[in-house]
Amino acid sequence: MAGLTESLGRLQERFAAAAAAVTGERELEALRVHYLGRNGEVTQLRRTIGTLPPDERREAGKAINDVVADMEALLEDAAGALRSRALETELAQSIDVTFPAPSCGLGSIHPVRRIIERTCDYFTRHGFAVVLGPEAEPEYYNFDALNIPDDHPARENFDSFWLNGGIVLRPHTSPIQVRTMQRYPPPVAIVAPGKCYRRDATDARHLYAFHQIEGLLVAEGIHFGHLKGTLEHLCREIFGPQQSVRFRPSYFPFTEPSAEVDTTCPKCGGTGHVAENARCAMCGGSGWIELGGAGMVHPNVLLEVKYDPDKYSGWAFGFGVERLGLALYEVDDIRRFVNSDPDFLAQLR
Ligand code: FA5
Repeated sequence: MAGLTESLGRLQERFAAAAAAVTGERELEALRVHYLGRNGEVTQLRRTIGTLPPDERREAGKAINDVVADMEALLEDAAGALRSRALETELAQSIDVTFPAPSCGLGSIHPVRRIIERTCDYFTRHGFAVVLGPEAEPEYYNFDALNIPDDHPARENFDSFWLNGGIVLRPHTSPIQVRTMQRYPPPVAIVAPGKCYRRDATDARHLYAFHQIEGLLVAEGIHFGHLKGTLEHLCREIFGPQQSVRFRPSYFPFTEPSAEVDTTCPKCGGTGHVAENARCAMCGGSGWIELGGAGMVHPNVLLEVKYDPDKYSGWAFGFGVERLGLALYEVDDIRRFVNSDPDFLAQLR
């Protein structure tokens, strides 16, 4: 028994020194297996109990069990110390304020918003007010007050989203003309940007939700020359000094005369060709890009808002903002403006 007690004492000392020097979990596990495993040193000592005189065996068993309990407690302490050391290392790293932060990437103003801002800026510098209107409008403002009665075929040009009770998601920003003139006596000079909705199939030139920017000037003595001059200067401001504007006869029930407004294709400079014999894909070889509709406000619209058409006259226009964007940024597909692709938007910053 004295020999066993001595062996146990030496074993316990070696174990304590080894446990204190452990630096990792694997090492700790190896230590446990070496001493307390199935073939470990303690197990081998336990096997010697059978060689002792019977009256000493009980005491020897208890002595070994006590040593095992101490060893297990030491193993538990060492594991706890390892865990706290790992946590401390982790915490020290996570509060390293000198560690370079990941870049979060700066956003930018969306190109559609930028075109609206530039256009509004041009008009406010010339004394126009910026006006907004509702996106869901009664039929009256969308059509009737704009000289498009119920049975008029022009309603078909505005393939619309109908809500309950004769309310329409506005297919154009022209209702804002009527609301403004009903609210303010002449003269009025406004520019009105906003979202529009049409039941158009989406393709490279069409969206079902897009933006228009409307302009309206009504005063005494306003004529078509004012409209041409204003839109020509607007295009030069947006696209550059080389730009010209073309008016093609057209038809809108709320303007007379009416025109489609085109501007020089910025890609080919109006030649229709990008290289010898290579047709410009942007304008289809015509040298012009369509921006929208315009014309002189129809006398019926002036009468509807109680303006005297014999005294007052005015012009109006409505341009597609994304279509302006196609030409301005030389983009091939209008859907790029709504896909939220950060790479595309970063290019237009
Ligand atoms: C109108 O909407 C008239 N209200 C414009 C107007 C205002 C004429 C004032 C006279 C006086 P139009 O349907 O042609 O006209 O549309 C005008 C422009 O909106 C188009 O030239 C195009 O640039 C843009 N647009 C129309 N539909 C879409 C669509 N589905 N997706 C993208 N842009 C569109």
